[in-house]
Amino acid sequence: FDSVPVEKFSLKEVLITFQSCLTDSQEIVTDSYVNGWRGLVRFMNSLGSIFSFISKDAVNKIQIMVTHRNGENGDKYETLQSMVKYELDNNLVDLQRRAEHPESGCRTLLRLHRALRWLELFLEKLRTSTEDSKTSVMCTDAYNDSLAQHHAWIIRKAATMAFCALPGRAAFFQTMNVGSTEQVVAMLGEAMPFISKVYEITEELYKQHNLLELP
Ligand code: 1PW
Repeated sequence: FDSVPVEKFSLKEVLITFQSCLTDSQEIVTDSYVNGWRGLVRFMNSLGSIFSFISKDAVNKIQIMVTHRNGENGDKYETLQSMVKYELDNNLVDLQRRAEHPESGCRTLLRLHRALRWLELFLEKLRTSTEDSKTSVMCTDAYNDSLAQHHAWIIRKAATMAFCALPGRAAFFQTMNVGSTEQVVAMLGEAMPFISKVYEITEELYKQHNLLELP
């Protein structure tokens, strides 16, 4: 019986989750990464139902990663580094076309990784924006500079349409639940380096193993 009060949602807590992704040896903890994404999905859902088609795919990807973690070989998925090693060593990744392993951890996480770049670009634009900047334009520009190149035309069309429905800058900052505009800007300044670091390390890992174009 659930009588826990609904906690006020704050984007700060979500962004800080990405801080806890990194181990001392610069590995990325899968569970923390997935939890960060859970928070991002909650945030996207709070932006309105038009974003639900976008968050649905992220939810789907999160679930695939959770299933890997809960599986027989879940311990092999403890960090992204151990996942890559395990799946490659055991031929569990489709390298040319989707075939026996359409839901490998490597290809699934790559989709979240690419989306994280979009988020990074978008948040950086928000952080440095001015009062008259348009969230829909910033979001679309960030998308076109990152994720769009990996999406089919129909998805690009639908995504770009959804962005037009984004609340304006002031309302958007309120949805973040962090406080005044100054506080939002300060929070982003603090949190962005962690997201960037997690993105960079993942990118390097995938590059090293030639996994950046997984089908
Ligand atoms: C306002 C905050 C926004 C940051 C979150 C970004 C979420 C990105 C989700 C985009 C999903 C668009 C629709 C789904 C497309 C899929 O085809 C695509 N998935 C992703 C995450 O890009 C590719 O996955 P697939 O089809 O190769 O399994």
